[in-house]
Amino acid sequence: MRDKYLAVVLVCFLTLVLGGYGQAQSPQEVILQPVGNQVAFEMVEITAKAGSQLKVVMDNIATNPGMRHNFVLLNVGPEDTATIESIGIGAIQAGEAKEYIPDSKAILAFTPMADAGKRTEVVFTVPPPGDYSYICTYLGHYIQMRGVLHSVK
Ligand SMILES: [Cu+2]
Repeated sequence: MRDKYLAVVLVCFLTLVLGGYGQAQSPQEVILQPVGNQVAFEMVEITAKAGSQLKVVMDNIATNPGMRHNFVLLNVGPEDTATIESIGIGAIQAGEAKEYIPDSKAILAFTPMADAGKRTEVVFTVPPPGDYSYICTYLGHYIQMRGVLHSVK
């Protein structure tokens, strides 16, 4: 009887420990969608803990095949419009062959381009506390598709 009791306690203990361990390991997930077929992110602000693992899913719910989107995180805040523009223009020059990702140290993380109706994702370590712009780099979308990742302690 006592053994059975101990076994139950042990199972409960392991469930708690392993359950907690599993949670600590799995990254926080953010699902980013466009506003229908518009050139706009539905979510323009994300808050995450600095140093944690964050998964961003680009869930392109658009039905218009011309509406392709990605998520590109930059190491500059929203006030640095010059860098945002240079990435947006560089992406057009990089073109399809480079999936609209220019070579730049300003890019911290990005998802592959998601066609209409498709999902792509990226997992990355949230940078040190601060505000980081994210944009879509498909043909000129950076002008309207912008958001801010708030990294907090
Ligand atoms: Cu886009």
